[in-house]
Amino acid sequence: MGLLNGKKGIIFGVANERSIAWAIAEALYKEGAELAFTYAGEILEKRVRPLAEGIGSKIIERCDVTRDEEIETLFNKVRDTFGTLDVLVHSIAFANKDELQGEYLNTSREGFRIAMDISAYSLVAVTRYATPLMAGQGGSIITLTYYGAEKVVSNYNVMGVAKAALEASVRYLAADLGPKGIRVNAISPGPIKTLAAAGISGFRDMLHHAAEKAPLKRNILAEEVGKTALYLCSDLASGVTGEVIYVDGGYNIMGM
Ligand code: NAD
Ligand code: 0WE
Repeated sequence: MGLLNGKKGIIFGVANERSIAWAIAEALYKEGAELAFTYAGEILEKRVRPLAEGIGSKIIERCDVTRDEEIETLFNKVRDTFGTLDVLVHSIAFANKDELQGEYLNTSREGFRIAMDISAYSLVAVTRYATPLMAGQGGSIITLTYYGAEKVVSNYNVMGVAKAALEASVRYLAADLGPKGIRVNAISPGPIKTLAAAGISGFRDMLHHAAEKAPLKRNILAEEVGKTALYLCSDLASGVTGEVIYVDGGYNIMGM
């Protein structure tokens, strides 16, 4: 008996097999969930389609979250194919590369808008479309955040501010949707070498620093984020909403 037998979910944010979203998808699929996938554009479709087809996905759709019409088309397809929805995983973040270096002070108006739109507002947008499909039976919505939302992490800059908005959104959405039996939570992983991390100079040093400071004395694996996502999606977390759950080997608890 899988923990998610008969449950239907949608996964936003698979770019390749190293994506945190893919590790989450594998964990949910293993426990019986049927999953839909979205990709941001044509270049990523080549990566995402074979992965999704490999686990029997019937819905593999383009969805650039900056486009309301693509979100609407996607959820019409989900409604027509699945009927209802139990799980939504939001694993999307983006800021222009030049905003992730130097001083936060120099963040441009357009750079701020883009980071906020893609990394924070998109959760509100997709949640609004998912809600009618979850309202009958309840559901679980998960997003991915990072420690840079609450403490200054050099160069994370506007992404930290966008993640702070994302975490606050989790609490406001949890309050709105709790009466409908829909839970909204965030997972805050330690650094993991993914495509989004590959573009960051000095990421190797960050991995070493995180492993040294963390009580578990190692970096975490994407599969460990997958297991926490499985818990949050399942009935095991039926009383948990509005939370940020750290999967960082304990890094965030440490002072000096
Ligand atoms: P990733 O590059 O595999 O995933 C990021 C995804 O965002 C990609 O699939 C990309 O296509 C998608 N995306 C960007 N712009 C989009 C748009 N306009 N429309 C739709 N999708 C768009 O990297 P990842 O590390 O798996 O990142 C997933 C999430 O995990 C992000 O929210 C990230 O902030 C968070 N996170 C990552 C780490 C880490 O160290 N890798 C740590 C903590 C949190
Ligand atoms: O959330 C992230 C990364 C998000 C991200 C990454 C990129 C790289 C390529 C958003 N936008 C872009 N834009 C690009 O053009 N992480 C938690 C990983 C990460 O990124 C950092 C980190 C860590 C950790 C950036 C600076 C400092 C630390």
